[in-house]
Parts: sequence; structure tokens; C-alpha cells
Amino acid sequence: MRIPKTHPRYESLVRRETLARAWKDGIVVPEGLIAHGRGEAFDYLFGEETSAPALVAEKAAAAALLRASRPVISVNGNVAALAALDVPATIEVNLFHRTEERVRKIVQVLDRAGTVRVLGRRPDARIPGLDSRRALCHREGIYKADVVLVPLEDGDRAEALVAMGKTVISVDLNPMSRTSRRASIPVVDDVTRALRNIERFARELRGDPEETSRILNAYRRVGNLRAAHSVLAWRLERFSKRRGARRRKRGARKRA
Ligand code: PTJ
Repeated sequence: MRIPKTHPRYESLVRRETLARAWKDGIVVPEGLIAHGRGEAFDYLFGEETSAPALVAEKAAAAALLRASRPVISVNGNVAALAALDVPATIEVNLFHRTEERVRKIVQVLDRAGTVRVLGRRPDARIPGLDSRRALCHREGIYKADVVLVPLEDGDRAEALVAMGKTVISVDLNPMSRTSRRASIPVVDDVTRALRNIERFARELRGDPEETSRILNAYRRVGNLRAAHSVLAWRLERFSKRRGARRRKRGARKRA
């Protein structure tokens, strides 16, 4: 389907089309389409744009990745379909609904996009305390990583990775999810925008260790997450006030 560029929700519709195509190609699972719907609902509430607290978290995420000795980004079906993976980290495909066929296809997509080395096909370690197939990982990838970027994660694994002593950067539009509450640096933003911003901040900070340290020292996860909650509350309040004002205006016109 051709989506007119003038459509007010053009970007969101393009993302839907991309995901639907990726589902037909066996990259994304149907559950991934449902998960995206939940993300979209939150994105709508955030005004479909990156909030100020999300930008702060994205900068901290870039700083943490630059500081890491073994940074890894964990890629699932939705992330492979939606995001450009130019962040400074090793890429490992790790799926909740894991089949070897899907892992192979996703690795192929990333290879074609020019990624140098993609892990995921021959896992040789397990994340302790996890029963799902998401526990399967590479010793040289997620298992030994000190910083792991986990976009669109389930809370169990985020928790298990934190328990392994890793710095966990999550990307999840739901600021109330267990993932957002457990991650060391929760980024509450759409995955496409978040990875684009993290990549840009990493480029800007590279070669500036002082500023990188300053950003990491200044970042406060609890305060940042609270700020994300406040953005939602403020937007809802403003919306209901505007509706109230419109109703009062209509009432006054009728009475006049
Ligand atoms: O490809 P697989 O097999 O690894 O499966 C991937 C999914 C996404 C199906 C799997 O990880 C899953 O079931 O995830 P959950 O537990 O539904 O969590 C997904 C979270 O991502 C939810 O909290 C959504 O709000 C959030 N989310 C969805 N779309 C986006 C998003 N966050 C940011 N950007 C999005 N586009």
C-alpha cells in the first residue's frame, strides 16, 4: 500500500506497513504485531515524539555504551524490522519465540544491511534463572557483556541480566512495565527514534571522555522514570482540560 506523505500519521503508518511485511517474511511473529500495538498506544499518549526525559536517558545510554568494554545489543524480530542498528555494540539475535529458521532469517537481514558480525545462531551459554528460550545466548556476546541494550524486552530477562551484574539499557514505550522498572537505564521512547538518537549521541560523545563521565554521573534512573510518568500525566491533564474548555464554549454558544 502507498501511504501519502501528507498523512498526519505518516511515520506510524509506515512502521505498521514495515512490520506487516516483516511478518510475511517470517522475521516478526504475530505476537510482535500485538506488542507493537501496545507500544503505539503509549506513543500516542506521548504525542508520538521523543520526550525530554527520554532524550536524557538516550544520552546516558550512549555514554554507557561508549564506556563499556563489552557492549552488546540484543535484537529480536521487531527490532530487526524497525530499527537501524548503528549503535556502538556487538549485535546478538535473541528471540522470545525462538526458532532456528527465524534466527537464520534475521541474521541474514542484518548481514545484508552490512553488519560485520552478528551472533545468535550458535548459542553456547545460558542466562541463569530463565526458563524461556531467551536464556540461550553467546558466551562472547550477551553472557560476558558488561552493558546490554535490550529493546522491546520482557521483564524476566531484564531482571535476570541485572542480576548477572550487567548494566541493562531498555527501550520500552511503557514506563510502567517491569522492564522499564528493572533496567539500569530505561529509555521510554519508540525503538526507531531511540536507536537513532542513541547512535547520534554516541557519535557526538566519542572522543569526549569528560563529557561522557559527566553525563553518566548526572543521570538518575528513578528521577528520569518519574519524569516520564509526569509527562504522561501532564499530557492527559492538558487533553482533558482542552476538552472541558471546548464543551463549556459550546454550552455558552447554545445559551447565547
Ligand atoms: O521476536 P521475538 O520472538 O523475540 O518476540 C518479540 C516480542 C516483542 C513479541 C516479545 O519480546 C514480547 O512479547 O514482548 P512484550 O513482553 O510484549 O514486550 C514488548 C514491550 O515493548 C511492551 O511493553 C511494549 O509497550 C513495547 N513496545 C512495543 N512496540 C514498541 C515498544 N517500545 C518501543 N518502541 C516500539 N515500537
